[in-house]
Amino acid sequence: MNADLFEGLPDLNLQQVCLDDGAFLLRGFAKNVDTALISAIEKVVTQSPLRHMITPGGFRMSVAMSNCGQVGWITDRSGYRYGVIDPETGRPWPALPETFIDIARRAAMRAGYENFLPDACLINCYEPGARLSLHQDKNERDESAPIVSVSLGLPAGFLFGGLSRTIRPKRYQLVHGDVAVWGGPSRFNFHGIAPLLDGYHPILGGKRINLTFRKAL
Ligand code: MD3
Ligand code: FE
Repeated sequence: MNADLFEGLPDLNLQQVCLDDGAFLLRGFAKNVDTALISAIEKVVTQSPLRHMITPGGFRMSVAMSNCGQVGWITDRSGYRYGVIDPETGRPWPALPETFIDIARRAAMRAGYENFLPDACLINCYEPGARLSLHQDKNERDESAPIVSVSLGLPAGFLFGGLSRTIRPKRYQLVHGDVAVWGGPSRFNFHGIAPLLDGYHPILGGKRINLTFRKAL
């Protein structure tokens, strides 16, 4: 008996975990398209390279980022926002690859969001020690749209809190191929990523890449 036997029956493989009202973790949902996603990421970052942005407070982010889509998320000394131009290249962000739109739509559908059409994708690249402190995602205009995240490469400790910073976050491990959908009441929950631990992933080596699909406009 071999796990590959079930490739045509993803429903029997899928472990869906409800994390909170409107928040679902679809374990392994992106596994069968991992290499296609990674090829598309490589192509995007040749056009808009990964870079360490500066927070409004003047700190260099430990996570390297890029974007694709109609707009991209940026931070610098003047604040957090979405913009149509990549400030590093002076050109528009690369278009969203079809494979990105497809996985985001299918994951959202599975979580009960029938019409999710992302217009932006933030690409986060973690190396050992990189972290994302507890925050809310509040720069997107359409508050009714969910955010879909795809984890690739090394595992990470994900911290999922509540609507107030004072609620102690629950900790989950996100591994290669995991997809999560954050919508409804949990859309504005505080969340973060613990410092990435050293490790080796057969495809991505010593890195973790996270894609977050958003409807920003
Ligand atoms: C819960 N990224 O880019 S993805 C981010 O793994 C971000 O790089 C993390 O937080 C990462 O903003 C976590 C999981 C995630 C994304 C958005 C959320 C969880 C969320 C929005 C609301 C609630
Ligand atoms: Fe976030």
